[in-house]
Amino acid sequence: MEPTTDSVYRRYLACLLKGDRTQCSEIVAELLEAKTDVKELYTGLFQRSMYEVGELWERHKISVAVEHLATAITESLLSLVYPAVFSAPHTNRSGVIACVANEYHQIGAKMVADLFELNGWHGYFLGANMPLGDLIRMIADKKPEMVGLSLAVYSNMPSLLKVLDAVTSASPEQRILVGGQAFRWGGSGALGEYSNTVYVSSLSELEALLREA
Ligand code: B12
Repeated sequence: MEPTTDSVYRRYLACLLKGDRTQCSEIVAELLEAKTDVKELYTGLFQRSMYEVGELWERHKISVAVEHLATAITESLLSLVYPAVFSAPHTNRSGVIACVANEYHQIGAKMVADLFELNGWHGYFLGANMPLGDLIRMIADKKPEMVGLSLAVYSNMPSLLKVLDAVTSASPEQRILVGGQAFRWGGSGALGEYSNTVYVSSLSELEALLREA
């Protein structure tokens, strides 16, 4: 069973908009049972439905409360996938993944951290609104091969550039991956002056990078 099948997706979305966590988790459990690829589940079901929730909210078709409930359900469902995520054999390679200061959209970054785990890396997920000083200390402590930074809101770009400056000056060779919806319609040009930084547009592209590294 593929989540991109329209009928599965529509059934899931209807349950999500009703706030029916039980039904949503049953659909996810069925998909996991059918050995659906985690990446496919993340993008074809969770991401697709949250983008649609965003559009409905933007067009005033649903309330902020419905959107918040859908977000909370989605976050809780990610943990259903954990047995699959953490069962991969691990090496000692790692990534530190965070949302920059004032960035509260954390679901995408959490998926990114899970993808590190699925590929046998340790994915240290620091969550939303990460203060710069603490992020720098965590990077110094974990010494990850890669740092992943997530940016959904374009006006948070100055926060991201501050992190890039600070990480790069502390450790010029540190590889940094940047992603998120702030770049959906362009904006990655601002990253051009950081030779250690690359914009990654999707989980598939990220997986290819992790496998190549
Ligand atoms: C839920 C939500 C919220 C929640 C977030 C809670 C949470 N726990 O995460 C809350 C209520 C906090 C929120 C607040 C706001 N939001 Co909001 N929100 C959303 C919504 C509906 C869903 C977000 C989501 O989870 N998407 C699903 C995830 C999986 O997708 P994703 O983030 O794109 O991640 C994928 C890729 O981008 C990529 N990726 C992401 N990060 C990274 C990092 C790396 C390294 C890599 C490799 C890849 C990668 O991988 C992921 C998997 O494929 C979106 C709608 C939408 N289109 O997404 C709006 C949306 C993101 N929000 C928006 C806005 C404007 C706001 C507010 C300013 C609203 C307001 N007026 O207050 C505030 C800003 C808060 C802040 N300072 O951050 C806009 C952003 C527009 C923009 N680009 O500038 C959107 C797009 C809605 C819209 N259409 O206008 N929001």
